[in-house]
Amino acid sequence: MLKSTMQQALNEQLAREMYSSNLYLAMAGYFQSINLKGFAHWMRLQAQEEMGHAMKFFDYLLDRGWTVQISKIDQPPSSWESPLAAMEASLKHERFISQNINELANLAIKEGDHGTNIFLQWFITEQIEEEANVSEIVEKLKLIGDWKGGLLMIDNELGKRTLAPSPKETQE
Ligand code: OFO
Repeated sequence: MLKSTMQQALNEQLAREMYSSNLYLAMAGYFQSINLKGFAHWMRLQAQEEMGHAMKFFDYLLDRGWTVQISKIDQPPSSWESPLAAMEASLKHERFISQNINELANLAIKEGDHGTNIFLQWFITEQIEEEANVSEIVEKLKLIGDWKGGLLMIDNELGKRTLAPSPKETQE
């Protein structure tokens, strides 16, 4: 049995980050299957980033001397009605994750766990960025509507994404 509420809550977040990675890998597969290789590339990198988030929770749990518990990860969907539907699903998911991170921070404050509160600050900043990035793509897709040329332009733009250094790396 897990020792503390915080330990358990962080393990649950570790599982959510792993789900996020799988969800975006599934989206990469969907985009590739409809020949939107730029979107697929963007989602592959997103999946990689999410696994990085999961590993931050993994390492933090170990640093605290807590138990890492890898749980069963839900199966993500494998297709969406349209590129817009997929990106809207991604935005909804990011908002859900932001809510989870905020709840974890509330718990850390309630328990007087300053170490965990500081650890979570990186994720609070990251979530603002993640929501903004996905929201921008959603808005662009809404703007172009059914215009296929616009879709290819966005695809081309997303294909240029490179892995951004994490806020932690830029601080070091
Ligand atoms: Fe998308 O930030 Fe982690 O889950």
